[in-house]
Amino acid sequence: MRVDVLGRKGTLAQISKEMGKVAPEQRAAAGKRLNAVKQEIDAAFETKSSQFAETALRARLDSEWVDLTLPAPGPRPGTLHPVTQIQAEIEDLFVSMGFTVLDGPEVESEYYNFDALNIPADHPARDMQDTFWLSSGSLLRTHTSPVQVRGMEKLGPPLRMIAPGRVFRNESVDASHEHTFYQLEGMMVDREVSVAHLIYFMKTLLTAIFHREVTVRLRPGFFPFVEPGFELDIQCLICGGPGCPGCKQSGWVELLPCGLVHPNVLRMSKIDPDRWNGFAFGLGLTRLVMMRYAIDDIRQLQGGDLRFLRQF
Ligand code: 2NL
Repeated sequence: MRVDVLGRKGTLAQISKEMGKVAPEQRAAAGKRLNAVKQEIDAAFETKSSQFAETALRARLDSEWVDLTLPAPGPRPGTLHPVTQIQAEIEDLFVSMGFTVLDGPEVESEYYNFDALNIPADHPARDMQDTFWLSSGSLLRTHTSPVQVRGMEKLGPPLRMIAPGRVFRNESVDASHEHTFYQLEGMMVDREVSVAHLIYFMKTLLTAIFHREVTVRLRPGFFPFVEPGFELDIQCLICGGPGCPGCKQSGWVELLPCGLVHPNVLRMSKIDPDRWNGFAFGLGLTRLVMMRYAIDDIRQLQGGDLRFLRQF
């Protein structure tokens, strides 16, 4: 319409051309009139065009608004698995105390998993029932101790190291047994390391994990790779000692095995037990997570149910 009316060949241009035919005395008035009409039509076009623009904008604003308080669309961001979280916390603590974090293979040799740890050939752990053996004669590591044996060989004394990782046992799975779980072992080898050092490091570890002072006790415990060996218990965090269902009325909860590294183990890894000694401990990360969050079925941790995992 604009071109038809105001264009170079439009109606008004046509009329302009005919101005010559107007009598000279009327020409000025006619010209003025023509200009006025032109401006009026121009203004009308302008008004209409901004009305159209405004209607279009309003329609967009009505249809395209976003509620910023709604959750974002698409997949939700994930979180670290609770075992990964607790592992990272404990790694940070030990790194701050001068320990190296070591990693190693999950498929191991019989030597690193058993022989180098003073575990004799007739030990029940070596049975088919307890260990996943591969047809090659290798096995899935049953603990992270082989990582520490490799660590002793590689680092030499004095050393401080921890070995977190996934381990495997040939268990029939139920609410408290899994064939795959997570462990963190640690070791310090130096001059004249004593049980006092062991207790100091374990108490520091437990204070960091539970965010409070914990009371510990040591009971004798047998493990072929330590001498003496202990079971470290903590006073029940639920009842604080008198006894409750959580600690089976005993007031104590078994937490981790530990001890002074057996001289045979040091010797096999080329460390002279007359000059060096050390402590070592094993911590079940899976069990620790179950304690921390009161999880009553171990199968949830490897189950992959997102409704469970999103809680952490
Ligand atoms: C466990 C095991 C323990 C160790 C692990 C260890 C490793 C070497 C030498 C001496 Cl190379 N000891 N590790 C020591 C004491 C206990 O526990 O199955 N824990 C859940």
